[in-house]
Amino acid sequence: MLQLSILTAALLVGLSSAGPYPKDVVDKLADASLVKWNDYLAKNPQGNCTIETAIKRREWSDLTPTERQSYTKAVLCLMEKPGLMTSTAPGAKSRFDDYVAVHIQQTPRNHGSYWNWDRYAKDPVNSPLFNGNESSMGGNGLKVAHSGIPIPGAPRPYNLIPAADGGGCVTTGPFKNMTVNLGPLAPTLTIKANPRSDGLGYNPRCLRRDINKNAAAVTTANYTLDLITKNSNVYWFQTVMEGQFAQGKWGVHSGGHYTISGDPAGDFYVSPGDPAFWLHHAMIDRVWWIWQMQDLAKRLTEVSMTRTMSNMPPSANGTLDDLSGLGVLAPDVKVRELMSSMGGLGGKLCYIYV
Ligand SMILES: *[C@@H]1O[C@H](CO)[C@@H](O)[C@H](O)[C@H]1NC(C)=O
Ligand SMILES: *[C@@H]1O[C@H](CO)[C@@H](O)[C@H](O)[C@H]1NC(C)=O
Ligand SMILES: *[C@@H]1O[C@H](CO)[C@@H](O)[C@H](O)[C@H]1NC(C)=O
Ligand SMILES: *[C@@H]1O[C@H](CO)[C@@H](O)[C@H](O)[C@H]1NC(C)=O
Ligand SMILES: *[C@@H]1O[C@H](CO)[C@@H](O)[C@H](O)[C@H]1NC(C)=O
Ligand SMILES: [Cu+2]
Repeated sequence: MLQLSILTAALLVGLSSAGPYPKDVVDKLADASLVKWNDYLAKNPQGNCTIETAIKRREWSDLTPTERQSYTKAVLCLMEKPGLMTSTAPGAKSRFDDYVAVHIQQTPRNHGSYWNWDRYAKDPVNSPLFNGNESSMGGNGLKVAHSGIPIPGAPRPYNLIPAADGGGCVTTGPFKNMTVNLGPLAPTLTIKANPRSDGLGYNPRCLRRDINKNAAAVTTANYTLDLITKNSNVYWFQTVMEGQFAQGKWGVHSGGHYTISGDPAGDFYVSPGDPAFWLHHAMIDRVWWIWQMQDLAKRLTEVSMTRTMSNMPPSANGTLDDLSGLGVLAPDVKVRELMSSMGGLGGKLCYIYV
C-alpha cells in the first residue's frame, strides 16, 4: 500500500508543471518532499485525505488560458455580489470587499491558484500573470510620475524600492474596469483619503499598479530555497520571510507584494483589494507547506510569536487553541485546524501544490 502510494506520488510529480517553465530548485524540493507528506499521512490517517483525493493547487501558467479566465471570472462574480458587512464597513460593497474589510480588521486565509514568484521575477510585466491579456490577472498601471517604496529602517540603497514604469490605473485585462472601494490606510501613492479613519468607508477609485521588477528581484528561487532550508524554527522562518529590513533584506513576502505595488496592493492593510494579492499569498502558503514537509512531526503544530504584530501592544503568545476570527467570511475555528494540509478542519483541508 505504501509502495503504491509512493508510486502515485512519483506519478503526480511527473504530471506537475506541464507548462513552459522548467522546474526551479524550490519546485524540485517540493517534489522530493511529497513522499514525506504521503508517508506521514499513511502513519497518521486523517479522514479521507490521501494524495489521490487531495485538491491539487496549480500554478497560474500551468492552468490553461481558459482555466485562468474561469478564475478571474469567479473573482469578478464575487465583486458583483452584494457585501454582507455594509453596516460595519459601508465601503464594503461586494463579497470581494468583505475579504478586504476583514483583512483590514484582521488576517484572512483564502487561496485559489498560486503565483510561483521565480517564473516571472525577471520580467513580471511581460509574464502570463501581468501581461494584460484576457487570461492574465490584468496588466500594469498607466505610466505616471511617482516615487518608489520607502523601506524605513533599511540602510542605503535598500531603503527604497525604486519606482517602475506604471503607477496609474490598470486599463488592460479582466480587472480594467474594477473599482477599489476600501482604504487607503497606509498608501504608497497619493490617494484621496477614506472618509473613515479605519479605512472601511466608501472611497471608489480605479485599481492602480506599478508592476515592479526591482521588488521581484528578491523573489527568485534561490531566496526561497534559502528561506526554506536555512531556518529550522518557525520564528526564524517567519522573520526571514517577512524581511529583515535593518539588514537591507526585503524578504520574499514584501518582494511579492511590491512586485504588484500601487493601490491597493502597496497598502499593508488594504492589499487584498488587488485580486493578484491572493495568488501571492497562496505562494506564501505553498512555501510554508514545503517548509513544513521537511519535518512534519514538529512543524505541523509549530507556532511562534504573540497575538499582536511585532508584539505591539504587548500580548500573550499565540497558541494552537486561538480562534481564527474571520468575521462574516467563515465560522471561527482553532488555529490548529488551519495548520494541516492533510485533513485539517475535519477533512476539509486536504491539498497539495503541484
Ligand atoms: C469520506 O468519503 C465518504 C465516501 O465518499 C463520504 O461519505 C464521507 O463523508 C467522507 N468523509 C469526509 C470526512 O469527507
Ligand atoms: C495571454 O498570454 C499568455 C502568456 O503569453 C498566453 O499563454 C495566453 O494564451 C494568452 N491568452 C490569451 C487569451 O490570449
Ligand atoms: C464598467 O463599470 C461600470 C460601473 O460599475 C459599469 O456601468 C460598466 O458596464 C462596466 N463596463 C464594462 C465593460 O464592464
Ligand atoms: C540569488 O541570486 C541572485 C542572482 O544570481 C544573487 O544576486 C542573489 O544574491 C542570490 N540570493 C541569495 C539569497 O542567494
Ligand atoms: C512566549 O514565547 C517565548 C518564545 O518562545 C518564550 O520564551 C516565553 O516563555 C513564552 N511566554 C509564555 C508566557 O509562555
Ligand atoms: Cu502579505
